Amino acid sequence: MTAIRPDQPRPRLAPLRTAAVAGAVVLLALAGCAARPSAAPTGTPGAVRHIELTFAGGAVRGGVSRIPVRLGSTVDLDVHSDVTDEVHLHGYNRMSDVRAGASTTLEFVADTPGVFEVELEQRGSQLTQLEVS
Ligand SMILES: [Cu+2]
Repeated sequence: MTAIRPDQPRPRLAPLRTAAVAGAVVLLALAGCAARPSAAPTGTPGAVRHIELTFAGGAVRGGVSRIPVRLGSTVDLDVHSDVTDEVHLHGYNRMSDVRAGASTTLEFVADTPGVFEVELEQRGSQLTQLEVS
């Protein structure tokens, strides 16, 4: 920007430029208001998906299934086991020890889409698959 000396007349374009800037500000303000109600989240913020699995007698109760999980949700995966092992969530690479006759919980935000295996790591037994989408 060039400095304007006080003895010089105002440049003729200045009022037009000011009007254009004001117009742009109004448009931005309107766009901001209009966008607010239609902004759809990719997950329900604060929503927790609770999943419970039980491993007993060498197998997961109910059989291995694929559980759909909404992308962006918080997952609370609770695994009860009659053997001591580690619960491993592939892809997210989360692990948690579980003692025989006890439970362990893996809590994570499902922020990566895909199908991910959950297994008892030492035994190599698949517990479930989480389908995040
Ligand atoms: Cu594993």
